[in-house]
Amino acid sequence: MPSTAAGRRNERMTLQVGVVGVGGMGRRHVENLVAVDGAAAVAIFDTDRKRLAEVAATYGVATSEDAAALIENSDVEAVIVASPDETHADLTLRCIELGKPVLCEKPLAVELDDAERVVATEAAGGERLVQVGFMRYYDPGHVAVKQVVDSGRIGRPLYFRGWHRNPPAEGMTTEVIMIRSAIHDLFSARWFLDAEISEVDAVGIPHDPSTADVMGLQVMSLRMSSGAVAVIEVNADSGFGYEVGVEVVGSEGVVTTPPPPSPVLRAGDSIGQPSSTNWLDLFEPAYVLELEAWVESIVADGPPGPSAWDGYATLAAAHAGLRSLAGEAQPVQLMDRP
Ligand code: ISE
Repeated sequence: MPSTAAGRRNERMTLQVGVVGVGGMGRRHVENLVAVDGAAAVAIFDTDRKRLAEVAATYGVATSEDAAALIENSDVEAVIVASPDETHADLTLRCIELGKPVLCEKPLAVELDDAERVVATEAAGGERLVQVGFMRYYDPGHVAVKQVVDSGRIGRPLYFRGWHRNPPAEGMTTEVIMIRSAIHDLFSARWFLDAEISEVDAVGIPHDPSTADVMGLQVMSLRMSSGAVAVIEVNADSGFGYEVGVEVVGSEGVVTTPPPPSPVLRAGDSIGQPSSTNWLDLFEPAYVLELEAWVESIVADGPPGPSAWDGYATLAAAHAGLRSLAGEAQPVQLMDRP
């Protein structure tokens, strides 16, 4: 089997993918790989042995002894990293060392210097190998808004507004909400405004006075390198379900994501549309399109998706947000782009 992207391109073979971490997100990737043409899950690993065995049996995939063995397995041509956030950077670095394309779930790293190492190591190797799982980039509703912005129809983009409301989840801390949830919205601000975040001013409020150190609702105002501004609202406990939206205000108009299609419900004393309860369902089409595009970028030189730089620069803004929550507005300092 040809081990290089060029070799695979010539022979149009099925890309053999290994998946590290098969909890909620990783399991969904394994499931989606069944539906994606030109790729198949060939090995999986998870530290939770019971979960590993169950996913392996359900999808008929071999298991690996540990994450390193999976990445080093010569049958594995490309890797999806969906393990706990703290493991992302090291596993991605190992993939780069072995020249294997990697789709790393967000965040690229938890600590900024780890993300910096990923950017620098990939750049030193001279080959683009890393894609970061900012799946909204593939969401049809988001893409429609981006196309309007890029068409010039609303003139010069001046202001981005993003909202991101979650059902309650276990283990949420101020840092986790910023680095695991708000990171999507920081990415969106960069993507829609086509600029880096240069300053973050964040405020937050706890939902529950008994856990006053958890800023469950975080609001950030951003200054962008283009001069545009943005406001992001991230709510870790919406009280109703899951919702994400974006709006871009331009010098000549405004464009907003459409509400997700859902039935009109009449029940009790209300008429309305049921809300989503989780991102795996709301963004289901986006996850499949993300995988298809990732496979296409490897086997057929298709356009690459969100890069290690996107992972790094977005994480830098998240860290500035955390510092700002603890103090005052923070400039975002980026490394020189390799
Ligand atoms: C989760 O990890 C995700 O990636 C979801 O897209 C996001 O909406 C949620 O807040 C995160 O916890």
